[in-house]
Amino acid sequence: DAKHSTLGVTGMTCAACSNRIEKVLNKMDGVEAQVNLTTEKATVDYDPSITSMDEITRKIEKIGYGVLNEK
Ligand code: 9UX
Repeated sequence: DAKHSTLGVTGMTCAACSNRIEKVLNKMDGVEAQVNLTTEKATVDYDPSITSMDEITRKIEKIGYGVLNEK
């Protein structure tokens, strides 16, 4: 079943940052994400049997941003 999660994302300073994260996340299998620069949050719908929240978090960190309040 799909799960929904909201993450805090740190380190974004312009709209290209949020667009970049959104694009990278949406390329992951089973993941649909919106990233909001102003609120510094990402809303993520994902299928945990395909891609885990851990992988999503690591992907964001790998491209240079931070993740907070994962739930
Ligand atoms: Mo904007 Mo984000 O120039 O890494 S793309 S700061």
